[in-house]
Amino acid sequence: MRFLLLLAVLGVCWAQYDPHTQPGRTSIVHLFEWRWDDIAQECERYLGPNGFGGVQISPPNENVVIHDPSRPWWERYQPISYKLCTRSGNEDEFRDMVKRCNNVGVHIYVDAVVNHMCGNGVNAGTSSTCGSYFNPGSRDFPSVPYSAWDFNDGKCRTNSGDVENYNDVYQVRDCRLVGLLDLALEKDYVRSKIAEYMNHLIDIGVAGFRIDASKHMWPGDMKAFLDKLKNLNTSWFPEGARPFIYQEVIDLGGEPIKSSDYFGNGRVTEFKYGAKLGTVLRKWNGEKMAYLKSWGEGWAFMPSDRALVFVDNHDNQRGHGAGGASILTFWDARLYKMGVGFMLAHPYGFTRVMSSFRWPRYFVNGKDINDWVGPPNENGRIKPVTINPDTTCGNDWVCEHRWHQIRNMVIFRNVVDGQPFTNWWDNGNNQVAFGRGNRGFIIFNNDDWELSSTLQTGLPAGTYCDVISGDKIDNQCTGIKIYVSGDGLAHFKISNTAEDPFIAIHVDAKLHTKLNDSNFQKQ
Ligand code: AAO
Repeated sequence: MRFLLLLAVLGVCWAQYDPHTQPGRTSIVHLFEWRWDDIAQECERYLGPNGFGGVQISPPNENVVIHDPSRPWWERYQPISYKLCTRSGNEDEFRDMVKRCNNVGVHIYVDAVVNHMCGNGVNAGTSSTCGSYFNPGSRDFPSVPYSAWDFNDGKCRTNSGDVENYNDVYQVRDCRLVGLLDLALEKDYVRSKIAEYMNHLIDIGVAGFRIDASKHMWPGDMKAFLDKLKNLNTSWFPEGARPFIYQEVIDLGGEPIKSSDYFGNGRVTEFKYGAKLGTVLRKWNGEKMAYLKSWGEGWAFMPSDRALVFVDNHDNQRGHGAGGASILTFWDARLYKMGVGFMLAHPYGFTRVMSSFRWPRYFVNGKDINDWVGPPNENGRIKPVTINPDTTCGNDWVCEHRWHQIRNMVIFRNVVDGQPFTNWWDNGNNQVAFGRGNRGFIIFNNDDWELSSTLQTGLPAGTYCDVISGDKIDNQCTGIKIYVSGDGLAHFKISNTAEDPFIAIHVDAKLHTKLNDSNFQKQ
């Protein structure tokens, strides 16, 4: 009986919904297009020490090399084989990264592109990142190998062979997404090849997978290959741990395919999250921050324990995918920091932080004509991520995860982990605040006038450092100080013109007792 109970508890904890981040680590960061060697160094020098739980990496398998336009970022979403061989590095470098990151408590999550191979219109040849031969016309990918039998051409019922109408479930799943050759996942052979690829990565030590274009696969077909996956590598994970699965399904409502169709397989990306948060912070459509009181399921989002959330992703930060103009990105830095701050303070969902590269954004008739531009490179080789003396990144890597406001909110989320959503306050407009039990408190001013209020924080008495305007260093605050009295109240003042119009405090940023602190004398 006791044994069965134990199994049940383990089942809940270790299933595919659990990211397996180390205790006290609650977020991952997408290091979009980074080289494996740079990720290994970043794990050791920054992510490990600052409490990040993991890294979502760009697809590690061989992809097509596109020259027109020149090496777009999206060539990595056109697989040629499952060899670990891309612009980010080879298999040795990949293994080294996984080992070094795991050894400092930071896990690796692979972007798995398994719905399709390269585009239908690509020329046959060896223009691929490892030089493997392929022929899209004859559906020949000898390095896997896949042949014409392994694609859905016979099953798709549209004239073009592509997905033409997202309201037709069969098209979406049996036809080609933007011309990408659609694998026949009903075949056990195809499922086995995909599982073999993913198991290779599991053996190396990855913790889980983002599954690209999940909307374009039948949930049952996905379950069939996911069931073939091994447990995680016991060098770093507990015995019996299942790979973490999060499926990319864009469900903003209005289409027949729903996120919930995929809950049986793992978590699902909640695209409503970033689209709505952007709308609220931009104050579009009459939205205001006061309405965020019921953020989460109250906004018709999926259940929190099924959601993978983010403010922006590599698609919608440049107009691909879905979400449109409301999406906040590093280009709107002030609002972006507030958005990411809100996400990391709020208990809903498992959080992913975006880390981008800068590109020459150029709008023509409302569309960015440079939305294809790939990572910083020299003659096609990805440039290393250099670190400036002030800890920001060089070579056009934006490194949002190193912005101190975002880094400190990643830490905030770790500090308040497991605490309830408490002490909500709003002014009926765009000044809001909330706490996380007796561990942390955050307050925003997105109105066009000053905020000045005394609020219940739920925190123990003391002097706290605001982790947005500064840090706690050597038991001193480098930014704003907040004084919480014995009854948990504190006064906050935030100018609407402040560089960052929000304040966040938590118990790890509280100054140690000093004799001249009256609040402590009272205790
Ligand atoms: C490239 C070229 C293409 C060429 C193709 C093949 O750009 O011109 O035909 O190669 O040669 C990325 C790029 C693509 C690129 C591809 C392959 O974004 O431009 O194509 O690599 O190199 C759909 C999918 C979703 C997908 C998203 C981009 O459902 O899975 O499109 N995201 C992933 C990756 C992405 C990658 C791929 C998949 C492919 O994250 O980086 O593509 O591996 C509706 C649907 C969504 C649909 C969008 C976009 O969204 O609901 O499911 O996403 O349309 O077509 C409102 C609606 C919202 C709607 C949206 C846009 O917001 O509420 O539902 O409008 O209409």
